[in-house]
Amino acid sequence: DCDEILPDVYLLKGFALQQASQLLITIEQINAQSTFRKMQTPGGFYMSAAITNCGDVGWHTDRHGYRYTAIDPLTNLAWPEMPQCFRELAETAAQRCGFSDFNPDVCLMNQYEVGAKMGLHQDKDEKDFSQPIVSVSLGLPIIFQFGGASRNDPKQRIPLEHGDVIVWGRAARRYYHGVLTLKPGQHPLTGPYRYNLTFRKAS
Ligand code: MD3
Ligand code: FE
Repeated sequence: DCDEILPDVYLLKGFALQQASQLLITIEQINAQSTFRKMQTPGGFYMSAAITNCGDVGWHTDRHGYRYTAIDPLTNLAWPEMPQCFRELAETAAQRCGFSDFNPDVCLMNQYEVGAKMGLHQDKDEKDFSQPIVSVSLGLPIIFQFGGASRNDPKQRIPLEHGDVIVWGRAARRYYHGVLTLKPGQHPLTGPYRYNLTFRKAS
């Protein structure tokens, strides 16, 4: 079930389907502690996806730059703990794709509303690039776009649907990627939203 769609990029189609409703309940619990919020980039723009985190640290951006913090700047408390059902899903998915010792310390959570997108970027704020990243898509579908290690490399587009999991590591860890604009729709479990969970080893 681990389909290598490009070297070191694996798609586990529907891998999280069976746990999706439990994951969404858990997302709501995290949202109650550290809510989804639109963060400002160093350039002064607001990201169109709303973000929160759980785990030992959380990814954060404001006018001063991108970084991982142990404290949620909105609550001045630690980020919510990473739930066991999140950790198990990420570790199992990574294992299926040949990453046997993935040990994520953060889950970055994105909430997309209609019209939200994420421009082409690299994930490079983590210390250890030998660890993969695992991404879980929930709710409305979106078109995922990814290229290579340089911004101008040719891009592929693949639709990501509710329950899909992507694992990528090694060379692909540095690939540019993003998602196109979320189209209007209604999902039976998430209504007008798409959620994406990305599990990383940040520190
Ligand atoms: C391929 N999120 O949060 S996840 C992010 O759907 C992010 O919310 C997108 O990019 C989302 O940083 C895409 C899939 C993904 C994430 C990181 C990658 C694919 C990747 C890093 C390298 C190559
Ligand atoms: Fe990313």
